[in-house]
Amino acid sequence: MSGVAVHTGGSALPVEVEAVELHRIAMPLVRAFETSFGRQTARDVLLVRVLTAQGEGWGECVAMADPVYSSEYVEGAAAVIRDYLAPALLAARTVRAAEVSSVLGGTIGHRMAKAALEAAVLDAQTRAAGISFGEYFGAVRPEVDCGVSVGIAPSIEALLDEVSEYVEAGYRRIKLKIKPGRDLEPVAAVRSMLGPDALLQVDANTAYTVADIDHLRGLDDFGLLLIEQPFVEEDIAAHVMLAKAIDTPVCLDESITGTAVAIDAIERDATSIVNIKAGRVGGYLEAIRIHDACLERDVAVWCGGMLETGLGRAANVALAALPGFTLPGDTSASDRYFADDLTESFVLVDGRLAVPSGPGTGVTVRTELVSAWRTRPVELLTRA
Ligand code: SMG
Ligand code: MG
Repeated sequence: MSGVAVHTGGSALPVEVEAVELHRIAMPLVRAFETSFGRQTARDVLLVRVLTAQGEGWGECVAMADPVYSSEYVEGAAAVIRDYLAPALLAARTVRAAEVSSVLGGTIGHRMAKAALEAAVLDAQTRAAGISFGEYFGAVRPEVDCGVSVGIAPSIEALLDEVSEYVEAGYRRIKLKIKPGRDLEPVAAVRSMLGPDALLQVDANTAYTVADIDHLRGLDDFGLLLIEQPFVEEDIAAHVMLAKAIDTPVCLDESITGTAVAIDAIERDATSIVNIKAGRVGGYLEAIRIHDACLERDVAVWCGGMLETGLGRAANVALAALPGFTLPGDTSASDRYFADDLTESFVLVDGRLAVPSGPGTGVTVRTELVSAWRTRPVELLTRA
């Protein structure tokens, strides 16, 4: 049974949405993050605040500044919320988080934008009910195992230095970003530094094609936990071919946009492990449905990351506490990303982060920082 279905009663009382605010802030990253699709030096974040008769709620939109990870991007997410999603939510007036996806269903796609609104409503609703995201989701552990995602480095030496720092900090799993020309050699160097038992995986963010299958087979020498999303998101068949050709488990990220796609990819043997990101699939409640579908099929899942602030991280850590999340997630500590976080800092203790236990997300958005880091005027959206 799904974690969502279990939690009814007081926690499912609706909220009456009076207004939606959009906040845009920029936060410098402590170190540049390079992937196969580009190099990030700052996080351009869209935050959604819902004002309800029962209190406020905050949600973070995970869209990147540019449409390079997926088709969504911050400016587009703000526009679709302003023009379509917030008006639909405001028109519904009284809503439960579990109803938000159908209230917003008249708009196709834009899952990251929808997820931010759903998270804000869920925050308001669970705060009003006095329960935490972890309780609402059905968390089964008070803390979660954490991994870290390491960007493509300028040299092997720089990469080894960075990985050593994270190992020292206690991370339980290392993920290396790879791309053509920056794959076997860095992976070999990191594996030989870490030794055979360390949990190591790679993420290509769609940088390869089926012509690279022979080359990717070379990764089998390094005892990797998985290879994440080597091919373009729509091409499930290419991942099926790769999964047949290599021993390293294939794990989809970008391709998994919802439960039906996840089940299809699993049944076709395109993915034997699933990366779950709430923003990518339209919200935490859909993320839980994917978790449930994977758990039923004995497919391990782990929680992905989108360089979230403490706000999104709080929700991710609660999600990662569900029973099927048996592999360490990209749920790293605040200091891996930011000198100062938007909420209370998430601190790694023995390679784990604690699941917040207070009502709602369990963290408090530091509104003075929202003001200090603001890059656009606040937009206040009210009922027409
Ligand atoms: O939040 O630690 C994090 C980043 C994890 O590698 C990460 N995310 O494809 O999984 C992924 C990427 C997407 C964002 S890259 C800017
Ligand atoms: Mg990925």
